[in-house]
Amino acid sequence: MKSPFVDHVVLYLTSGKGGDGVVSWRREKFVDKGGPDGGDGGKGGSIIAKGNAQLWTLLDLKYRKFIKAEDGKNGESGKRKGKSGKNEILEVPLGTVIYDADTQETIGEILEDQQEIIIVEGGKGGLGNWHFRSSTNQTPDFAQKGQPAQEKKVILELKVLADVGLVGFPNAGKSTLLSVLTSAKPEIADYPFTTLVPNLGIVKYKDFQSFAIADIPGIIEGAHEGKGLGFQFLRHIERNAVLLFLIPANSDNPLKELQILKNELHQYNQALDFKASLVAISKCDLIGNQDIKKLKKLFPDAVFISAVTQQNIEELKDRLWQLLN
Ligand SMILES: Nc1nc2c(ncn2[C@@H]2O[C@H](COP(=O)(O)OP(=O)(O)OP(=O)(O)O)[C@@H](O)[C@H]2O)c(=O)[nH]1
Ligand SMILES: [Mg+2]
Repeated sequence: MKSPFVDHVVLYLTSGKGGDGVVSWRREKFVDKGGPDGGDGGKGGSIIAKGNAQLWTLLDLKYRKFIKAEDGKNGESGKRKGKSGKNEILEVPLGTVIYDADTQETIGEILEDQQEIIIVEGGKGGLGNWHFRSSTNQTPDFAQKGQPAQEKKVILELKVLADVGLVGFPNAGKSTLLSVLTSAKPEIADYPFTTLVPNLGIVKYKDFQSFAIADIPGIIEGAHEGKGLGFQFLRHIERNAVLLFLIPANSDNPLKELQILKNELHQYNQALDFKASLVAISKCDLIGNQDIKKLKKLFPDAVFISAVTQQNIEELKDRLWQLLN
């Protein structure tokens, strides 16, 4: 199945060229050549990224590989300015980072609704000949050309913005936990890779506080090399302030499971080792008290939860809140 989630696009952008200024003369009776009245060229269109909180993927841009903004029109006689070229607005989800594909430099990052970043600026229009009139030259017969268009190859990359990122094997109960902590309604099922696209939810905490939590597709051994749904989703984790590792209580080898998860993150980006994190043992309703005791020895700092019975869900919120603040 092909996921509709697109979090990486390469675009070839061309701004509009500036319109040329023109050489023209005022028409007057009995005068062969009136004063200069050539207008300025219009500005070329720019290509601008704009934040849209309603969008969750870069899908719309995937099919627009080559984007060109309109050129500015040339100036006209009577000092009339040429029309500016229309800007091209690329609507992107919050958390979109824009890179120059050739230099790898970051051009900017869209973090707010309606925020705008000019990616390629349209060329300035040239000045018409009337600008060049002076005491020594009353009849300048030259005008300025508009600035040329600019081309840029850019990469747009989406990183989910969430305070807490849920990290776990497929089927660990990540989506179920999200549905218990927030009003999000992700798909939940008893098979791996139910979640194909990240889900975001807001956890209400105490009276008026809240934090965002992201449920991403399950991670398996080899994810950093592209196994499973691949490392495209590890990227999202980079933007989470706190990582919540979810290990099911009925796992065959819970310690190994945590170690594999941590290793995948480490292989992907070693900086992730230093991120604040918490371990939650999920599905605790599936095992008896004896087994819980054993697990507590293995994971002394973990929170033992069950999304089904809601056991320790409040404690989990408290612990996450402490880590976030
Ligand atoms: N008994 C019990 N079952 C649970 C609990 N949490 C989740 N499950 C079950 O575990 C299965 C997987 O749950 P999901 O929430 O879809 O797991 P996931 O981690 O989101 O899985 P992927 O999206 O495939 O990565 C479902 O059948 C859930 O009903 C729990 O606390 N107790
Ligand atoms: Mg899921």
